[in-house]
Amino acid sequence: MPDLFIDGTWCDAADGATRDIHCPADGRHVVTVSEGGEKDAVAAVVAARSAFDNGPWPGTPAPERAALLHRLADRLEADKDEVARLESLDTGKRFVESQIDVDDIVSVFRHFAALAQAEAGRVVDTGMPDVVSRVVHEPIGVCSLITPWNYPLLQTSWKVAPCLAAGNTFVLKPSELTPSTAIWLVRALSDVGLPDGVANLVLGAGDRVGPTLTEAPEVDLVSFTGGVVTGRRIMASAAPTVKKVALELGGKNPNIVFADADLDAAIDNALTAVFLDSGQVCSAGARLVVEDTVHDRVVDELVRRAGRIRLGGPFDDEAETGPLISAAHREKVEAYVAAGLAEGATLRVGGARPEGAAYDDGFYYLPTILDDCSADMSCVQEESFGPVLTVERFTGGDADALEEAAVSIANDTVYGLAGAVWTSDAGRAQRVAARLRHGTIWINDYHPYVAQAEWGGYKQSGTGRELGIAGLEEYRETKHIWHNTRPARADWFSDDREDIQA
Ligand code: TXE
Repeated sequence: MPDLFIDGTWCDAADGATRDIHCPADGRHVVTVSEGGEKDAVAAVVAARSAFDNGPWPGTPAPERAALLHRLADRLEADKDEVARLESLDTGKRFVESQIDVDDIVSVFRHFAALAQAEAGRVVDTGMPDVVSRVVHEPIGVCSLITPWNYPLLQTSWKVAPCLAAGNTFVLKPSELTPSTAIWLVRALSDVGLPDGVANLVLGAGDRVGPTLTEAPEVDLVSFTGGVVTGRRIMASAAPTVKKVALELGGKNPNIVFADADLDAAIDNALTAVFLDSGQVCSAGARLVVEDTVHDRVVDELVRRAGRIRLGGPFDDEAETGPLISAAHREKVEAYVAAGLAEGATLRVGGARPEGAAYDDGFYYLPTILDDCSADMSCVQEESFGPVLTVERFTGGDADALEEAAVSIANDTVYGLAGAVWTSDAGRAQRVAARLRHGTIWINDYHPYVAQAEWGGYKQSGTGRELGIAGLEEYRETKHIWHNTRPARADWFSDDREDIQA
């Protein structure tokens, strides 16, 4: 079945290439899809450019754009289990988690549908009665949307929904590992009435499809979610044509636990913070920063509970978390743990593949806790993107010194996506939250987010914001229109100076 969607037509890759997708939980063959390349990317960019320059979508009134996004959300609700099944087969994640993802995706489309109509610019008071000065928003143009494999459709929705709400056209390139829900989405968008050429889909490897999407002069914006190494490459390749670039590059997120916290809740949430989806979450709380006086109590209990987490495939009702995405990714996590141990970390639990025939055909890795870590270790500084928690302690003489110690450890990272603080002292919570250099801070909680609030990183976690209001602004240009309703001479330059000869 042709799986590339270019200018309103489903087609095979120009060179006929295909790729087999296998479920990372058990190796079963899921689907064979078209594997696009440079030629397909060029065709998709040309189609998106033409649809933007000549097609109806950028000029479609906001209420109509919003109505289309709502129809898409309706379709998602109707097909929820089918979409969740596709997502789970590609990623290996639990079916119930994929169902939750679909609920979140619905709210993302509805949020941007509402926001698209919320305001139509503003009038500026110039103090001049004959002048009408308006600031308006316009779509930015052609957008390249490049997404990863951990939350394939969710991360795609964070880009596609505001992109369309603002009136843009796009080329979507999902991760080559998890194409199925992107195919579903583009088909659904077409079904609910999106004009041809507005949504284009090119599947394929990043190094074959990516350069065209990030370099082509016809592209105005690149929005990317993925690893920091690829993010740097994309920023560089977009630079010669000065494209707008939005990057979400993951993090190394501190989860700070003060001794005065509700420790039962803190411990329970610390498990979810790091082991949800086997740690393949950009905001994973992979760095536990715990007050020295409660270290043993907290870490002993985490070790006990981490050792009991049940691994399994998407449709195993007993499973609490699933496999890693690929053999290569599991090897990366293994190397990361080995480096941590070589640097002096203490392995408290995990640190190996699970044993048993049930795990033989999947890329499983046991929930792992590395204790006695410090900020100079690579396992503390680098993102493992796996089920690995590093533990650091902090201590301090008085209350101020204690907070200072926690904050300075938590900010000692090149990343800045998210972090949490656990304490029963509301003043302390606010003081620490204010000083953390991360884009999302949870107080006495971990992981929840809503489509209405911005998401994105400080420092090398990225540029720009998704969701919230800023998530729409990324996809808009701002124009100032000055209208003098009573034209008059400016008389800046004289036209009758007698001292100058013509
Ligand atoms: O990501 P890549 P990978 C982190 C995590 C992980 C690491 C590497 O630490 O271990 O990144 O993962 C496309 N031009 N995150 O290698 O390569 C690629 O095809 C254009 C954090 O899987 O960044 C895919 O669609 N595109 C993260 C997308 O980039 C290119 C989620 C992401 O892949 C490209 C995933 C190129 N030159 C990994 N090269 C998060 N922030 O949530 C690749 N791609």
